[in-house]
Amino acid sequence: MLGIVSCTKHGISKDRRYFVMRMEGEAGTDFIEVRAEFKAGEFVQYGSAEIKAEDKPGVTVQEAIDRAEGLARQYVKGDAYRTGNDEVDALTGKMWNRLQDAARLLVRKLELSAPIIVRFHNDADGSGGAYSLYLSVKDFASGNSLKPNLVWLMQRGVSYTATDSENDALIANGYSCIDKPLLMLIDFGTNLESNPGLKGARDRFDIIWLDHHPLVKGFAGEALEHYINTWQFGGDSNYTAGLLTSALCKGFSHADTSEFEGASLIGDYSKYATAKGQDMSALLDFITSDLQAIYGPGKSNITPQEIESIIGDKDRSTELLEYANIKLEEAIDRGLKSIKRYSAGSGCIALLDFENARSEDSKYPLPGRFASKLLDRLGESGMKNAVLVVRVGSYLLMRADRELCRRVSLLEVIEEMKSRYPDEISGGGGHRCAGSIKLWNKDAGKEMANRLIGVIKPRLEALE
Ligand SMILES: [Mn+2]
Repeated sequence: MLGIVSCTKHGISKDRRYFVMRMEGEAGTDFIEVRAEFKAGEFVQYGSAEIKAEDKPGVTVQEAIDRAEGLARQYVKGDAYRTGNDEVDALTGKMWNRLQDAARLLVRKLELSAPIIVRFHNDADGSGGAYSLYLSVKDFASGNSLKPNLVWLMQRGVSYTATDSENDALIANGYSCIDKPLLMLIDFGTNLESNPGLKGARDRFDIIWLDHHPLVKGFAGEALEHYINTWQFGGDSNYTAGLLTSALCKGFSHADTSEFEGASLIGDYSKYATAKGQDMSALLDFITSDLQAIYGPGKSNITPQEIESIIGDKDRSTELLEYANIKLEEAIDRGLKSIKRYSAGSGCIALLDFENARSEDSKYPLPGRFASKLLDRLGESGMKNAVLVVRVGSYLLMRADRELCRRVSLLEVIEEMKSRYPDEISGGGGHRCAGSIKLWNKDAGKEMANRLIGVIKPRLEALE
């Protein structure tokens, strides 16, 4: 059978590893390990007998790439994904052409076994999106005899940095392929701090970037062909990146990802959240934040395969969920005891030093999620129009309750802070109801937290 070496994987083993796309018969890809030298772009005859070079294939490399593109066009089709929520479905409809274009690019890379690096934010939304992608690719690949070539990286920061792009180039350099590698970024990076990373990656990779953080003036990612963000289509952060990723996948797979969509909506406090995915959201939050509690020291990344092994084990996942809930309750109890409250008109500002709530033996909950949960608890205890400020290292995290942030936007608070204290603040951003400010110097945290309260207070006092 005629095939083309679409990608070779470099390594130290004596056997060389090749991804070969079939050029005749049923479409598909094969993964071959042999002690023989081929280059990406070389045609080969293989099958029952040994693999050998084909000097007169009768087709060109470009035609092989076109074949992959043609298959992608054939597979990615159909009506826009519907969840049953009219507002969500209207937004998906507006984005559908763009989502399908991105899905075609993804499928072409799958047909060619080009390396695909997926970076996902380490929370229920980002990891829920990555997991939906994983399930969908698995379903699609098994139905179409493909050998996907994916690398999964959990992103701890909110930006795609120059260091990230250097690491990704190193990963991609482990392969030689006839098509560019693909970089997928899920649920982070819409900020100016990502511009240097993007600059480093945009020539080396094709990029699909799925986010739902508010657009920022000067952010270079928006100009990418496959940057997709609901804010560009009249939506907002309620349409989560996990949901966006699931929707994209519906272009080529019908794998059921609804539980992970639900988890992403709950994890990010979306107004579209329902009861679906409640436990999964808590579990994903936990397993993406406290890797060492599950895997022991030294563990810093988690893949969807590992997530699968945990959620596939009912006893284990129940046990982990219970442990996570206990840790969370402990942290909230400690937090409630050491919080400082400032009244402001009909509202209230609560300030907490995270070190007073963090437990020594567990990384869970991470400060951001903890802040959201603590704000919930303050709301349940009757605190109205509440803004919570949590100081952690060089960060000031903010959460505003949903009712309040219809009228007061934390994004405006962050902008005012940036313009008032340009020398102290190195970055900041988020959503209307949740955001953070990063300081150059963490020793200034206490003073800057007080200044932040000074900026929030008049806004609450002005409400009536
Ligand atoms: Mn998100």
